[in-house]
This record gives sequence, C-alpha cells and structure tokens, in this order.
Amino acid sequence: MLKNNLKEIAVIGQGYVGLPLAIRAAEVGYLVYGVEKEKRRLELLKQGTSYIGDISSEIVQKYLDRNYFPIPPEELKQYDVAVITVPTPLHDGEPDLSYVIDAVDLLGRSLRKGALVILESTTYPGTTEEILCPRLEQATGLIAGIDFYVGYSPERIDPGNKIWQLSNTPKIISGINKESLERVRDFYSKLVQTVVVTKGTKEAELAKLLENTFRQVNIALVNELMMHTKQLDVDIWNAIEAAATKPFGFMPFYPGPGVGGHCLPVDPVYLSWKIRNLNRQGVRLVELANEINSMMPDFVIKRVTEILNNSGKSVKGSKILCYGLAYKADTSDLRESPAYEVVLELLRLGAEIKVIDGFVNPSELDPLITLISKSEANHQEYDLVAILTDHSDIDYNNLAKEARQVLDTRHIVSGDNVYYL
Ligand code: SAJ
Repeated sequence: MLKNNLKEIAVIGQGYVGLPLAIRAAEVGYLVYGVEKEKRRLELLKQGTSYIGDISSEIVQKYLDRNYFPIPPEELKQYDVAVITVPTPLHDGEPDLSYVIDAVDLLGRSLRKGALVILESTTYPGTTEEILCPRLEQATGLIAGIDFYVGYSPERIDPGNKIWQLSNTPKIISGINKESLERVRDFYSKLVQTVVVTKGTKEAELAKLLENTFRQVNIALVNELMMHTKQLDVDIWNAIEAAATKPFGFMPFYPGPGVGGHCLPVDPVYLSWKIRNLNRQGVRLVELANEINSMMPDFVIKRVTEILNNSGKSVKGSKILCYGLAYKADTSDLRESPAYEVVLELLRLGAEIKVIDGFVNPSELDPLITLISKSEANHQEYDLVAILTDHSDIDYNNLAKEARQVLDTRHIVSGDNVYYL
C-alpha cells in the first residue's frame, strides 16, 4: 500500500488476459504493475503501444506512468494483490504449468503478510491449493489463508468480442478460505459488474474447464455426425439450423475443418490428465472429442482429393487457393489452427497453393506458404478454391460466382460449384 493509500496490484503476464485486467485495474484507480518478461512486449508497453487487439494504445497511454507501470519481473518489489495471468499450454500432450510456477516463485520472493494472490490461468482442479499455496508457504514461511490470502478466478476473455468484455462478463471467484474469498470479492467487485462465488477454488477451476470442454465435446459431436450423415445424404447444417429453433435446451455448434485456438484443444486435456492420474482412465468423452476434432484436417484433405479427382485431377500439381489460415474468423491467431494444418499438408502432397488471410502476421508463417492479397485473387485460374477460415473481410458470394470449384468448410456460401465437408 502506498502512502497515498493506493493498493498496489501486480498482474503477472501482459497477454490477452493480463493486459485488459491491468488496464481495468488502473482505470478504477489501483496502482498497477504490468509484469511482463518478454522484452519486446515490455518495450512496446513502455512506449505506450498495445499489441493486444482489445486494448488500444491510447488507453495504455492514458494510464502509463500514472498508475500503470509495465515492468520486468526482477523489478517487482511489493504488491497488495497479485494476479497470475500466464499461459497454461500443453507440452507433449500434457499440462505445462511451468509459466505458472515461475510466476508463483516470482511472487514468493516479494510476498508480504496480508497480501492476496489470485490465479486466473486455466488449469486442472487442485492447482491452486496443491501447487500454488504450498510453494508460496515454502518460499516465505507464511501460512496461506492466515498470513496471506489466496483465490482462483478463471479468465473469460474472448478476444475480439465487442459485446462481452472484462467488466460486463460475470466473473467466477473463489478463495481457499472465507478470509481469502472476501478479499478476492473486494478486489474484483471494483472491476466487474457481477461476481459469481463458488464453494471453493476447485469448483472455480473445474467451472472454467467445463465451459470449454462443453464446446469441444459438442463440436466433436457435430463433426462426427457430419462425417456419418454424408453417407445418408443428409444436410446436417440444415438439420442444425432447424434444431437451433428450439428455444430451450439446445445450443447450435457447427461442423468445421477442426478445432483450433489455445482454449478448446488444450483446456479439456488438463481435466482428463488430472483424472487419468487418479483413476488411470481419464475422461473418455474428452479424449474421444479431441480425437474426432483432430481428425478433421485429414477429412478436409480427403474432400479436396475427392473433388479434384472428380474433375480428373490429382492434388499433386493442382492449383488451389485457400481462404484463411487463422483458427477462427477475424483473428490473427494461428495456434492449433486446422486451416494452417490443411495448407501445410496440401503443400506436402504437391499442390500449388496460394493463401489469402488479411489477419495473420506474414512473418509468423512457414516460408513454404505463399500469401497473396485478396485483390490479387483471380479465382478462375485455380482448380479449387477452399474456404478454411471464414474471415468477414471477403465477398464469398462473388468468390462462388467466379471460382470453378469451391470447397466451403464453413458452409457460408452456396452454388452448383460449391461443395461442403
Ligand atoms: N468451432 C467449430 N464449430 C463451432 C464452434 C467453433 O468448429 O460450432 C471451431 C472454431 O473454428 C475454432 C475452435 O472451434 O477453430 C474454437 O472456437 P471457439 O468459438 O470456441 O473460440 P475460442 O477457442 O476463442 O474460445 C473462446 C473461449 N473463451 C474463453 O476461454 C475465455 C470460449 O469459452 C468461448 O465460448 C469462445 O471463445 C467464444 O464464445 O467465442
């Protein structure tokens, strides 16, 4: 606490979760340290430049060096509240908590009595109480819940979502004990409109995994149904639209080229991994959903092969124009992107590929990938045009009119020359 009574907040990790949280905390009047270990990101923040789409550089500049201070980890000297917002990826298919542990060890070096530590990173039930608390107690000799306080609150940031932002999305909060929960509630109540209290930290950890596992499993369901109902000559998209008219008890998901991003392909694995360690079985539905969704890029390749074959062509030597590389529409994120996987496989099979994606960063692409602008697209010259990611900056109707053949993996355009998955 500074002499002018401003609470000091440390947000560890200034990514798509940490930066919006840090800026929001600055906005409501806290003194905020945005702790970022990547030098390039730190430089940009110190210049008042945002690299996160949802946060403008103007808003960073508004609080910069007033009550928002981007700092490297080694400069973190003290805090009243610390929030960990670092990635929890997979490493060889298993949870990788190394970023969380580094953040916990950093906080352990300057943890003072009475401070509050909150974990926001998506992880399996038990992480807060089985890993974070003991590590902080060991580092400080203090007792969690008594000398310092601990909570868990999952992030619900949806990059690019203009409607649901940090402040108006209900925030699940939890504490390792009553005293911790009250401090967690006090902190977030100033930042968000609605807090949702769970019984404990494990319920909050599970709630987050449930949110994304629900999506992964239901997307796998429609992907598998799509593959099977093809043989029945049933239009599953039409059936889903009809089912979606049910005003209760149903939520539509759509078949696609696969499930990408750093949430859905990853979070459910944390759940299954933890349970597998307990009962050797894992969560079979999660593992089956992952298996089905990860099959989809191969299914796309099969459809490309079939379509070209029907016009007497092999993939090898065919000219294919692919729309979209990012994992979902209107994002630049390539993580686990099925579209990216499809393009690399088509290249491996010997197709002559050009790609259009106005969102991705060309410098992040495999050098084998040739990116062209949409103005350079002469659809007639390609044996096949494949829509892999349906970014909203493309006129798909015009594309379908001009192209000889279209494989539309997102079912967004129609025509006699348009094929679906
Ligand atoms: N996908 C399908 N069919 C669908 C929906 C999605 O194939 O019906 C694919 C997408 O193309 C993408 C992947 O699944 O490759 C993931 O799509 P997503 O819409 O779930 O988007 P994400 O991964 O950005 O999920 C995030 C999550 N937000 C957080 O974790 C805070 C998720 O909980 C949100 O529900 C989702 O955004 C959202 O609703 O936008």
